[in-house]
Amino acid sequence: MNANDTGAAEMRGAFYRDLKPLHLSPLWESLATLVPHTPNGPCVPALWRWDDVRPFIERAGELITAEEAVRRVLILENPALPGQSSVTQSLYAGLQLILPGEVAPAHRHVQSALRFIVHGKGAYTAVDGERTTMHPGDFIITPSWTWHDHGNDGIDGQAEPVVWLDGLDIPMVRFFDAGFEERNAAKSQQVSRREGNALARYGHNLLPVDYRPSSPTSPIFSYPYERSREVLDRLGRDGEVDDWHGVKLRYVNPATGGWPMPTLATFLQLLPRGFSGKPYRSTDGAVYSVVEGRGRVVVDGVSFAFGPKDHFVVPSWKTHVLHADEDAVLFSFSDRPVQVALDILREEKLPG
Ligand code: GTQ
Repeated sequence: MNANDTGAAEMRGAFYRDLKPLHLSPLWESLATLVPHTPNGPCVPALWRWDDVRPFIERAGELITAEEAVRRVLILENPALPGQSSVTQSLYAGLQLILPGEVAPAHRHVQSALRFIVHGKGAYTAVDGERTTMHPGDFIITPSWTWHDHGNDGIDGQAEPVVWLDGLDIPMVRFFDAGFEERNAAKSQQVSRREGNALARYGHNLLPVDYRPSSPTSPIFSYPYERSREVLDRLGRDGEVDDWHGVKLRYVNPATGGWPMPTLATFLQLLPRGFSGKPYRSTDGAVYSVVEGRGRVVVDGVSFAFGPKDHFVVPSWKTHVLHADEDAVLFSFSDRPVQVALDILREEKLPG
């Protein structure tokens, strides 16, 4: 039978209509979309400039308290996914503001969260009874089902508004319909360990002698910028610069060598001044937070100029190159651990 045959086409059309009430659908009409030759997702690259976003974060601070909002966040939505609270199909990103004296009350949820401090210092996040004071560039984790609250008491007698990037696996958990949440009766959780305890125990190439990892999640929840930055500097000076990534390191669970959390990979990279990267693509789309320096990311030929505190997203399988006009430091996160676990991650370092 020939598909161009009008009679046949009409018969097929009638067949599809008859299928509808039975909730049946013909695969052959959608096979190419369902099983694409190469990734064909809807997401587009996008950049949020700090200068554009900052006034709106400030306005949010005037309109609602952290306590009323529970989490006062402006979500970074992929322009191709309006209303879906997603920056890629699998990732959520937002910018959270906490003003001096405020408390974002304690809760816990199945979703894993990361914080990357963008602006200001002296706020804290408390995870499972231990507080961590935030400084720009610090990377902090809130693993699945851990109690956490945020506050801003200031530091050295000074308090200022603090903004950080929230990265969560919200769309993944939604995909699995596996979300649970609980609010704590206490606004701020009881502090049971002194600040820095987890980092002392697990973050210095040593582990308590009887420690056995009981989960894939990192036992340290704060990765201070000062230490990570020093390493990038050192490796940059030693010339260990990859043609595609510059000096790019991944954050680890120091007890296993694995990812800090099972669903989110996090990276920090230095692009030395004048760096002009070769084209790269991978199936894990990534969200970037610019810490230092100015440069450009060119995604599928479209150029996005970035500077400090800007955020951008590079979706899955989009070929992109990175350029730096000054020494630039980029933080990024992706769903790589999940793709690795499923054995579906693909990446390609293309020739220049
Ligand atoms: O800080 O717990 O941006 O639960 C979204 C959901 C932050 C948080 C977000 C959350 C949080």
